[in-house]
Amino acid sequence: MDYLEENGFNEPILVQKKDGLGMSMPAPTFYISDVENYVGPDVTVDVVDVTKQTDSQMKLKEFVDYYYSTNRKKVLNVINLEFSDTRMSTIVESPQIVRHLSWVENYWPGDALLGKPKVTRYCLICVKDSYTDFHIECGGASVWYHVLKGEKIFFLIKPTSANLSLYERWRSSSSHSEMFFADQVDKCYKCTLKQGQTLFVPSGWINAVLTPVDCLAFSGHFVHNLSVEMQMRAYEIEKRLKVKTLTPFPNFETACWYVGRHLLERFKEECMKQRKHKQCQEKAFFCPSEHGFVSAVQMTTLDALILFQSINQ
Ligand SMILES: O=C(O)CCC(=O)C(=O)O
Repeated sequence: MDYLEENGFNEPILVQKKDGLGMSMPAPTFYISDVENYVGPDVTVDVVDVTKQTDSQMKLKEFVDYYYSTNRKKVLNVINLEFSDTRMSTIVESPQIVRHLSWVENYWPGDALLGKPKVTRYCLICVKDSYTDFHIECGGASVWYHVLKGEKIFFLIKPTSANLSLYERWRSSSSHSEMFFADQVDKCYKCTLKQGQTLFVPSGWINAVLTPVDCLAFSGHFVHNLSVEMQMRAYEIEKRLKVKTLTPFPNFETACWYVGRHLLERFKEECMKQRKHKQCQEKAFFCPSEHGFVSAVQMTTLDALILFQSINQ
């Protein structure tokens, strides 16, 4: 956490070994039939037909039969099987830093009227040659990926202003699926994620994913204080593009309000404490960061949220 607060979380981070990440994963012997047992054969899953880039739904059992068939006729990809509410959540847990940062995990009230966004734990079952084209995660979420079996190749493009504009233009073109977006930017990084490795992709990074061999991976989306401005930018782009995605970030604006409310309450509490100790003048109430009890990150978060809420009213 100290490293991220000092350096920001602006570049992807590849972690070779999972030890020390505070993450729970099953043994690598765990495989697709086990996913079926833990999630349930009758659960409906979204399936992408990679060649046609179309979505459909089927029972998990049906997909698992396809997976194990010796003669697969299509390339089908499962990338949004969110399993928080299934038995699999007892054996797969996100990295500790993610749970520490995540707005949804920390600020979504237990008694909220709207349901807590289900974005924290996905199971990805991807057969050889699966491909997900360039996209930005919804709500500008950051993502973690862990490959339990197989391999994934990520193509990563930095969210500079120029690249975001190019992305928006490319994505809004009716022929975008015929153009490889990476050809339009000056740098695209290739990162191979091997079995046992974990990748953290920061907010806004434009990414595509190729699966060169059958692969079982876990991932999760998280929005947090270190990337508020990029999250807002990505959310605005997504709204302009009206992109329909398999992995939306439900109730994103509500999450922002909860974070804003939490921070304001914290500032008020801290001010009261300071006043009691006669260390705080009236000014501190309006400028709490000067007194050191509110971090710069929290101040930036609040500033960005106020701006965002005023735009979206
Ligand atoms: O593994 C894949 O094919 C795509 C994963 C991905 O980009 C996502 O879940 O957002």
